[in-house]
Amino acid sequence: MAHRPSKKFKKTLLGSGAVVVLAALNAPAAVSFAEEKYHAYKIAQPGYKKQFGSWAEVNVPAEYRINAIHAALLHTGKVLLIAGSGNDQKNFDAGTFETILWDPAKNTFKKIPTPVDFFCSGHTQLPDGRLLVAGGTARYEVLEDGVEKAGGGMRVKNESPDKAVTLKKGTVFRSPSGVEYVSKFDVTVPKAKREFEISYFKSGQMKPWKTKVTAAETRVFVEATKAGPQALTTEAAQYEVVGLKGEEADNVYGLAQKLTTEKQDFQGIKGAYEFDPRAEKYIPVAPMKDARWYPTLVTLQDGKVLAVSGLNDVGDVVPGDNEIYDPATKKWTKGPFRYFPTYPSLFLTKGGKLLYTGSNAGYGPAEKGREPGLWDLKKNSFTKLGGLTDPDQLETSASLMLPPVQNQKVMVLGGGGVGESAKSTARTSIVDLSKDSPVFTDGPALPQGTRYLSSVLLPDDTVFTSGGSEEYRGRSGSDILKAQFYDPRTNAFAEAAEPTVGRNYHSEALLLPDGRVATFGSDPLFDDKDNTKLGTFEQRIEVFTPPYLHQAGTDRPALGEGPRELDQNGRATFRTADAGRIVKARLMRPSAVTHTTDVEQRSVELGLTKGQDGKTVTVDVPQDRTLVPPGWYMLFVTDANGIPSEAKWIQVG
Ligand SMILES: [Cu+2]
Repeated sequence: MAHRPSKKFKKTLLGSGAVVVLAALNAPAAVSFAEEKYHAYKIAQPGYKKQFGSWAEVNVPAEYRINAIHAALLHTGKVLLIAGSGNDQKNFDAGTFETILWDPAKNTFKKIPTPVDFFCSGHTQLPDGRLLVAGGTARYEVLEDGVEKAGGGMRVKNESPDKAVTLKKGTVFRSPSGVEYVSKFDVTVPKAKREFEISYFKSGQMKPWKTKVTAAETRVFVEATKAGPQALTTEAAQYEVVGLKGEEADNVYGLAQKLTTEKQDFQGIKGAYEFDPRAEKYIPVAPMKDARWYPTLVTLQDGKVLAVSGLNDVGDVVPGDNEIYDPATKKWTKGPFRYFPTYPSLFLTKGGKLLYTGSNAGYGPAEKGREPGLWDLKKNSFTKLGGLTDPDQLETSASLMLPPVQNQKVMVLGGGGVGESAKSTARTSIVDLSKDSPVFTDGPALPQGTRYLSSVLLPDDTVFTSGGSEEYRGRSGSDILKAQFYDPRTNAFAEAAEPTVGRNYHSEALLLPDGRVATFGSDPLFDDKDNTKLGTFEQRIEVFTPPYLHQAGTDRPALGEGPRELDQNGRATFRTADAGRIVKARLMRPSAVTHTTDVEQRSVELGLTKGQDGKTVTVDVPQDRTLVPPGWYMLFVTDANGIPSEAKWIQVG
């Protein structure tokens, strides 16, 4: 909106006498004002809302406004909004980490003590309804201009098979030429591995054994004690640890390849927590082996969680070390080794393979790990999938499993070039995994090139997409105030009412249990079209009410009393006065979304039978846990017009 009249102008405009003068002074303002008035009138009409839906801003008291970097719906119906330090170095330096719990039904808010900086962590729904949150921020990036002292990753080696060694933050590493670097956090290097090689003479007598010692290794970020060119190096060297003596000095040393004043990326943390929706607090669990910033967490068919990618504790993309969390032991073990760029979109598909759509959020080289494919975790093999248009523009794209999940169709929407590329694409593409040799096929185009598009499954088997920006982080005022519905049955988009709040980087959207869609966050690089004023984080929450709710008014199908979990046959029976009206039932997995990445949401088609007395319906949930991973789901029933009930929460074990 280029020429929004000021408050004073509006008043004058409404007084009749001044209009002509003002119009002469500023004609576009007057025209635009008239257009705005008409637009406001148009979108308020019941007929309009029934076709396009409507938007409303949520009233959030000032103390609860938050930089929503992460949003997850919990089975209590509340939404967890996590900021951590919220992409604000001042908060990080002050140790101010935030989380807000929003109850959309009552519109109440609660502050949740946040133990570590969850900014850019990963999260996923656990089988018992807790939210696993792992990783986050250890250090903010330092751009090239801001790097004064040379720094980089130091590999710390320990050759002692007898004891581990802990080096405190501030430990000094000295180069062969005497330049000193200090470590930026505590590290413990485990004991070296000792193996005995035993062999025998032909006589059967044992030969003297050989011992093989493999040094243990940990990484730490180090920075030169003094600024200046003497500390720059790109040659591999061994570094002594100042203060160690005798045998320990021989056993423990540093190795570094490159210590420079190049841009220093964000660094991750290892910490992991479960958020308990009933106690409404974070509970610590075992940390990951690797530090991760921008990891994807995906729940598998057995309820375990795979953590993939992220920047590690020296700011490098984790080279391929993935980890599996077991909610029973609350510990991590090694997963299959495979490299992905940060926040890769990974979906659990029928049979248990993970589909990587190529969608990701922003770190790692352009040539590596960008091609979509199917990942067989058991064999750790990866089968590439071709056919995708604009394969160089998958960063900041959106991906989702189209409804219902039984169809095994996955859609990729929009995206842009790697890094701060000016490129973005309007392409959508769909892959049908039920086919023998699946390939991506183009779907209908978006209205324009779109990064950071929010895409949300609705209970009527359509997809609601909204917002995003044409350029990197909304640059040059490129936020897209448009929304649309995608219908997989017709493979076409239809227009939806326009949002009023722009959403680009660090924005989220999710389906609420009442059938509305809530949108959060946005982190523009600049606040103005000319890119001169630094951006401010968007803290408003805007909620979309889809057409089906305007069509229904208060007349929605409703489920009455019923169980909170399935019986052993995977069924659940609910009392309802609307048995005759209900034609479909869907289980919808609640979202856990960040950086346009939501690998959780999925919509499962259920069997539906009606009771003899016409007062109950029974839903039948597929037994295949690769289609329905364990956890809490929203159960929606819909009528022949696609009008959904409010959701009932039910646990799939
Ligand atoms: Cu981010």
